[in-house]
Amino acid sequence: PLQALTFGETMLSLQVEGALTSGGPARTAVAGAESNVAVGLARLGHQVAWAGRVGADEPGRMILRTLRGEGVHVGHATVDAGAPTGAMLRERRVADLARVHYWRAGSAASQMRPEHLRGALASGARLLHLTGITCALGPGPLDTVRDAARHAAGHGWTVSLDVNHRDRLWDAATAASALRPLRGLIDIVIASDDELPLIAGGPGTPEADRVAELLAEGVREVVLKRGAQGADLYLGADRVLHAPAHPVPVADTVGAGDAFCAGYLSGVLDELPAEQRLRRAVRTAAFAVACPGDWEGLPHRDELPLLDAAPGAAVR
Ligand code: KDG
Repeated sequence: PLQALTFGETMLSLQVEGALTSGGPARTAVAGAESNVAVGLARLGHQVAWAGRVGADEPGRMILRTLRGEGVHVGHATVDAGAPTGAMLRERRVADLARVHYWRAGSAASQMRPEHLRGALASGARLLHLTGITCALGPGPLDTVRDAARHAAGHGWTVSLDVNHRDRLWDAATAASALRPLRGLIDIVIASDDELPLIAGGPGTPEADRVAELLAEGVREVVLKRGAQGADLYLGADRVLHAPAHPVPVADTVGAGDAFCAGYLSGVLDELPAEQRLRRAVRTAAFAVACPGDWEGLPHRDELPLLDAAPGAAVR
């Protein structure tokens, strides 16, 4: 049986090193925050479905093929005959700065409506994972998120939301007004510390008060990502757990947040104690940071201990 369900926009991603040049090399990849989480969960041994919408085109087929190859269930993904698969360009413009351009307006995923997810919801799961990115794609995707959250909460599933703000898609005020009404349906809020103000509090509200506001609305766990400083998990006003980040050589930070979510949610599905959920999250994120690609470096379950090997060691 399925353990987790997620959906959103997964795109054809073209990745270039340095400036874009005519005739220069580009790497083709599959990119989408929710499918990154799905791949992470699948590699950690969970039964997970991604039920997004792609176009009836070659990028759409590549996405479904890739996810299927990673063991993600795509039987409830839908194909839009009249809209293309979204695309993005990721340039490593200067050494450690990634710049992103999107072609997602009018994409198949932006046409997603609640009825496209009905089959996936009906097949059941224990966990629904949502992100703010899907909410930003348009009114249909936002309705789909709301409808899915209501269904999942009503059926006793755990609902997680990664705020995942993308200011190329919408501004902070619009994001706040779309995300805040979802709070009563969400069990686990995951955000980077600078995203927390989108979902709770006003200008100048201290972090602990923002968290308290979420907990008062029924959110059970607030997980804050602090990059190289690790992460904190709030379970109540005065129950805060911290996990330091694993010091790894940084190859590519894109996708680290999704990897973190996959590790954390894997811990939720395995019913690990809070401390261990958080530790699995920072460990999974470290793999993503240490490897190039948005998700390609995500660990299989038996690889999790690799980070304990001495730096530079050969594991034979
Ligand atoms: O978190 C990594 C994602 O940002 C990337 O894979 C693409 O979903 C994506 C986005 O919206 O930028």
